[in-house]
Amino acid sequence: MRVDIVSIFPEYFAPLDLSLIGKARANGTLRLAVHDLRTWTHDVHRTVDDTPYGGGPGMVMRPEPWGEALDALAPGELSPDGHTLPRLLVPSPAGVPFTQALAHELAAESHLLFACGRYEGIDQRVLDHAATRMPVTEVSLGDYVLFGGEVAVLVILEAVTRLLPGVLGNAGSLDEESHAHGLLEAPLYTKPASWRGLDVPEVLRSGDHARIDRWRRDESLLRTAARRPDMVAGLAPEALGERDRAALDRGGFSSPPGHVAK
Ligand code: JAH
Repeated sequence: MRVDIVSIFPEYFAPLDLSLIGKARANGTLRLAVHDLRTWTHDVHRTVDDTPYGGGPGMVMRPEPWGEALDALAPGELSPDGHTLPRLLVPSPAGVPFTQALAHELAAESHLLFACGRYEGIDQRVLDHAATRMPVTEVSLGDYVLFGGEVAVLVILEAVTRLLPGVLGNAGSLDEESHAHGLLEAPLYTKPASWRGLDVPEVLRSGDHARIDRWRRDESLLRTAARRPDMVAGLAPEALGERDRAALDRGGFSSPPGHVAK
């Protein structure tokens, strides 16, 4: 996968040389380039921002440097140097929610182009113009405001990179993850069996795999109901069996409407 990032703070992306993302880059799975937006300014002050039309607080990123950056990184024609039409991603608190499903979708793309806004954001015409040439998605990581899109890009890239073929050595760790099944994961334990007076739940040491599976399922359900009632409400009615509903009931949670037992 090819990834280009445009930012006025390219130094933010130094951590991408490290760990598993660094490894994916070293072995060619991930071809990543970080670009300074000011490369595409022409005035002595290398200006990227200006005051908002219509008034209001803060500054807005001017369209010209962004237009030139996108022209350079997403040329309309297929060029011999392997340029492909990228999908443009713009982190913004006004974007669509970033989810594990979107991470899977992005992992299937051959070229991602991230535009990191700063200040109050980027002039809307940049996105409107780009959308005439390539798919554009504004993405939100959650309902809070950062100084800019850089940290959001680090998060998105990490979630996407670990889904690329060959990046996760342990194949088993992909399909049991939180959010792949619509429920949060059950708690995890390792040795020692007793630590500071706290014991690992007996069931996990029983060797009874049916009992362990049921216990984990119950813990997942109770955790999800307590922490993420929105996820429980969003489950398909057939996702919850009779034992699931009984576990929620014992925990004092009402289960969402489902098939009425006959
Ligand atoms: C803030 C440009 N949902 C996380 C998130 C993503 C991006 C931004 N804030 C929060 C942001 C200022 C300018 C992007």
